Amino acid sequence: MRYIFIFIFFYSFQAYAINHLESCKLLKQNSNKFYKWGSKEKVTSQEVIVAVIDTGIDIHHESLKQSLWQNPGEVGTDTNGRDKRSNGIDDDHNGFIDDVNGWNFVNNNSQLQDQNGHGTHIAGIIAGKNSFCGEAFGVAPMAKIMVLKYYHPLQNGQITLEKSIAAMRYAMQMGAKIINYSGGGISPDEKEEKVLEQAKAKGILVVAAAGNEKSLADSEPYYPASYNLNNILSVAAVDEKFQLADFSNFGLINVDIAGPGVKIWSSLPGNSYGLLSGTSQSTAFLSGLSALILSQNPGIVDPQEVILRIYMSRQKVSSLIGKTKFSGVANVGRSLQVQAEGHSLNGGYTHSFGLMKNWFVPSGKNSILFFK
Ligand SMILES: [Ca+2]
Ligand SMILES: [Ca+2]
Repeated sequence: MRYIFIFIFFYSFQAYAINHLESCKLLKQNSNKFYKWGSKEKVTSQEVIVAVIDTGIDIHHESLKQSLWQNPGEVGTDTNGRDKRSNGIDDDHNGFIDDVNGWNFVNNNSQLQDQNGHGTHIAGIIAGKNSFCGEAFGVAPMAKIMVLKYYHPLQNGQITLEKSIAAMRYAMQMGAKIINYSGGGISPDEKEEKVLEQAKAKGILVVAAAGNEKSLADSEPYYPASYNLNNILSVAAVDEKFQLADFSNFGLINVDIAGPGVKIWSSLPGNSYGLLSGTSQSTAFLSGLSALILSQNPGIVDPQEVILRIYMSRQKVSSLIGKTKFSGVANVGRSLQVQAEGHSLNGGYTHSFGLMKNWFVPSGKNSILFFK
């Protein structure tokens, strides 16, 4: 029996009201935080589908509604002139009725609302745009988010695992190139390993949070982290000073790289925005970066090449030596410039994996920045 441990991490959120101008200033800071990792210019990206397997997403959020994946088989009108989105028919015969933007595996329907906030925050980091400030703040604003809701706090661990496996299958079936993945447990599961192998065979990159237990992931392995699959990128979190975040897991073998994960500003349900911290957040940065790499290099079919580019272009950081396999943080600008062709994936670069799923959920309204 596999147990899923869901870890909830509360950063020291402060409730405070801000006006629009202040919010835009924060948004800009967040962009700067991203660009500080190496990108000097705004990068536009072609459409790459990123499956966010999470708590759902506020699909009406001003920053996200233009960044949603649309199932082409569930839009338009059917032969009776009805809107395929809401005709109650599985128009594309994929086994899911009216799955326009994804699927809710918790309730087995097409309602994708995010009562938690986590998924909305993650989606914003990956592909958020903000209509009010007129500026995108997500890493890959042109990426398309496939919304796959699998987590509910009242659902037991085994069911959560089954839902996450079903969500991964959907992502594979419907063309996702990247899976942004959270959650995990301390024992392996055959079905989960198999579906991740299938994802690898289909060339899907799985970007996964390293976890928030401050623990050495090499001696305390987590699954699916420790499956030996080279299409998984596991991500630790650093603060603005490139120091490993005090909550972040680490491990020379089982944690690959770090990304920004402390006090990250992004979307929250109800057209709100707020700060959250965690390896979930840094993972979302890496998913966005991977989407940028894929969109600029549509010829890449092997997720290992994406990982290799991130590895080759990383910013080495002394405090991360011995803490992560790549001894550094992702560097966005260099990742987009590096030419990985001609480098053997087998020479000097081997990959073993570690990941753990974690959740950084807002503590109710305390984490939300209220607009005046
Ligand atoms: Ca369908
Ligand atoms: Ca339909």
